[in-house]
Amino acid sequence: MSTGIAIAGSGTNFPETVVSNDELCAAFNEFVRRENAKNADAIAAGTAQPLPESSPEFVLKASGIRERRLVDKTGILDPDRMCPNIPQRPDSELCIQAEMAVKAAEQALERAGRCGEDIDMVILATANLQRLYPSIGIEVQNAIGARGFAYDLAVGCSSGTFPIQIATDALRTGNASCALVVNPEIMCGHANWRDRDSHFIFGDAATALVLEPIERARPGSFEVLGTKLMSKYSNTIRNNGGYLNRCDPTTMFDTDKLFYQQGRKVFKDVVPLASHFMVSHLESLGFDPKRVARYWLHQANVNMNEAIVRRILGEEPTQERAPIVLDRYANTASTGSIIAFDHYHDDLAPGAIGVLCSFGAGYSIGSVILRKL
Ligand code: CO8
Repeated sequence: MSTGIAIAGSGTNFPETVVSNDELCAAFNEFVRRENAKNADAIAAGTAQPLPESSPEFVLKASGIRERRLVDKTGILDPDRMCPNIPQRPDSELCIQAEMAVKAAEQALERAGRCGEDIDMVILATANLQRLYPSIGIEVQNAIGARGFAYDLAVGCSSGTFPIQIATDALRTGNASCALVVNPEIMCGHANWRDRDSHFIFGDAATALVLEPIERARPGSFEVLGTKLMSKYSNTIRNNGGYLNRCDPTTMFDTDKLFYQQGRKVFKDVVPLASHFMVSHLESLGFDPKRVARYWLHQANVNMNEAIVRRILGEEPTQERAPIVLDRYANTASTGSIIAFDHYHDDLAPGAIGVLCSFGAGYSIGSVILRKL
């Protein structure tokens, strides 16, 4: 049982700017105080409710996040703005999303022992696309000097694993010979930094993977034993931002044009869905979930990941079995499971089995079962 395809190299790229929970909550609480002062009369008259403050203690306990990397913090920490400052670049320059993807790609190519010219398929997959055309994937293809073809794909946080199946299939059929999957996530642009329930959730990052047939892959690569995807419509995580927004001036700046969710409901839904999905995928390939050395899971919430691992293994999760990276990077959408893979795979012995699983809005889940070569 094998697809004959391997992940031959991985790479990451993070913005240099680190933002702690303390900094974030201080700015948020200053915004709250100013709003409440502005609305003091209505609050006193009982016609408006005061906004409640956020707290670093809540953020850590509810999510496991300690800090995040962000493309810009000046705008986010400015209580009058609460939105990142990301100046538009001229069309002649690489766009910021392509730039992050290229940096992660260069690292993945180097680790795979490949160069841009070896690549003949690029999939740029992300929860949020900076623009729709020209495709940002094609911009990356051009920047690294790749051949063949490129395109963009958007499946929320499952943009981490969906393109692995697509690339694997293309390599198996001979439609490509060496594929690059890149995931640039600039989550700060779609987060609502004025929303107490979600202002702490996201961080920015980019990841990249190089895939090719196992006979050409370096020792230490990870053979793709199987891939499995699913989707099931849900409105619990949503963002109505899009190109039609300006066509309705009465709603174009409403907060539904940014990320919003029913966090508790998502938590309850995802734990049984994701755990059952991975177990059934493993069993379909004849693997006992307890035999799996490592679970590289989507990084949204530490409590959610722990509950998923408990369900799968019937035991307490450990950093060795299911590494957590969201404490450092927060929820970086499609890149979370790939960052976990990137940071935590060197120590595995040849033959070790691992599961890479991303889950996200849609709902959508992708599972990739890997064996270290
Ligand atoms: N500071 C202080 N207190 C707060 C704050 C804050 N910032 N925010 C809320 N509170 C208070 C509330 O007012 C409430 O108070 P009370 O009990 O008095 O009413 C209390 O804290 C609890 O509030 P919540 O129930 O909203 O808080 P939770 O414990 O649920 O934590 C989370 C909120 C962390 C957002 C949590 O619900 C969560 O992580 N849910 C999972 C969803 C998720 O991870 N979303 C992230 C983006 S989507 C994504 O990455 C994909 C997820 C998986 C998709 C599924 C695919 C199958």
